[in-house]
Amino acid sequence: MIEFNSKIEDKIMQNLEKVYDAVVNFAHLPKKIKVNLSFVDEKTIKKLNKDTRNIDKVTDVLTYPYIELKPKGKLILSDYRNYIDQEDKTLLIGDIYICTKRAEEQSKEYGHSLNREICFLFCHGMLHICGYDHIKQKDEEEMIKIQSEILDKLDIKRENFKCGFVTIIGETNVGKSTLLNQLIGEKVAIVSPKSQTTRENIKGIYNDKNSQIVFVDTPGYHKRKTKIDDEMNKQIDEATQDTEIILIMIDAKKSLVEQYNKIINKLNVNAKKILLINKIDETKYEKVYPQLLELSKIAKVDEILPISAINGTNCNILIDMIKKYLPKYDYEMRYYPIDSYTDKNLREVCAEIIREKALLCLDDEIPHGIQVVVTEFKEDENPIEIHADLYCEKESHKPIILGKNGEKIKEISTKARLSIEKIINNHVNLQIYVKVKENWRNDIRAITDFGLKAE
Ligand SMILES: Nc1nc2c(ncn2[C@@H]2O[C@H](COP(=O)(O)OP(=O)(O)OP(=O)(O)O)[C@@H](O)[C@H]2O)c(=O)[nH]1
Ligand SMILES: [Mg+2]
Repeated sequence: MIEFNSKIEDKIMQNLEKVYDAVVNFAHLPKKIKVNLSFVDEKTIKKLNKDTRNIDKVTDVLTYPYIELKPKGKLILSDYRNYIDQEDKTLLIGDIYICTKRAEEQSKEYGHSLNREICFLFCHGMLHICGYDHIKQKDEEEMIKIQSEILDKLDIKRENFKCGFVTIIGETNVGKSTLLNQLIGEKVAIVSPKSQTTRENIKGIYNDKNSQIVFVDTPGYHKRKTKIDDEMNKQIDEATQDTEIILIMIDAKKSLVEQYNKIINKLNVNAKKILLINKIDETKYEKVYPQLLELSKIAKVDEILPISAINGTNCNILIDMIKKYLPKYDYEMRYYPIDSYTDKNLREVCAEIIREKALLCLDDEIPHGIQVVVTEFKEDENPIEIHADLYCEKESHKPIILGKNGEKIKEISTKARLSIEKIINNHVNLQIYVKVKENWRNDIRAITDFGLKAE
């Protein structure tokens, strides 16, 4: 049984009794035992930590076992005859202290109820009394598994896990890929001042303790000139069909209403919509504010938020806003493993980085006809050996890409190598071969071979 030394809500008390019974059953403990449970403030738990563990810290839960139990060990009551309480005939096996304030904070941080957090901490303390610890990673994993199983079986679940898809759309060059990289904290999509940098949908996966947000960066809206433009526009349509939220991005330096109208007319979807006014770092508040007022009167969206994707201004607010609209799960719903941050593999990321550097180093006309394919990626070698074919669409472009005495391609290659080395944290030997695929942007077969055809 639990001896409650402090008052707590009835519902939580009942759930704690259930957790107690579940742990007693799990550890095959005899019935005639008890634990003391106290809810204390930060000052008290800090003092307990200081006095008993010489740690000057506020912690969430403290456990003091009275007998030495091993996981799966057996407790024989008669061995402790002299310690049995003569009044209720039970053996006190430990004290548990839970810091209410910490539990409240952690419940908010994890996005679940206080009830769930307190049950979790009590379960954790009970397992300590039963001899479990989490000093080694293996033991910690086992403890986490047992705790989750016990709480899930009792239906004391997380109620607030958020997960879903969020698609970023907008005209070319407004900063969609910059925002994706900023939100994920990694270089997932390439960025350049040239238009039509992004050619296909790229997923960036945001993970935290209580959510997974799958962001989809799309190619910018633009007029059709070649067959690849059809594919790029199809990619945008695809990404806006099956998504919970659409982030519509416009540029703060241009007319807001005009940009908004242009995009909203192309959208015919039910998803929630957040209108982002990007690049506010480059504009004056007085200039944007009147336009924002005007926009807020006409825009049929759920939220409007000015941001700077490059500086990260208001990006935390954006994440909270998104979470507000995402579906809620009572379990940890993740489409992708918690440690993955993109759906692209390393080869694809490297090919894109080479293309990014080509976009930066070459004058306007040529870059749009460039595609890069990584043909060799020898991870076991040191430096890592990477070979790539860089395709252009006209024979006459080749000497421009190579440059005088091969200087241009050398510049592209050095910039790409440095950037790749940062990502893979290793030295790289990068070889780029310039090839020609005549007019490939109008050749559906070549587009398919390059993996750029919309599904
Ligand atoms: N000053 C400023 N520049 C930005 C910001 N966000 C993006 N940029 C710049 O805008 C240019 C275009 O950025 P991208 O992220 O490639 O734009 P995009 O919308 O993905 O473009 P496409 O892929 O061509 O559709 C780059 O030069 C960025 O550095 C911002 O918040 N402030
Ligand atoms: Mg882009």
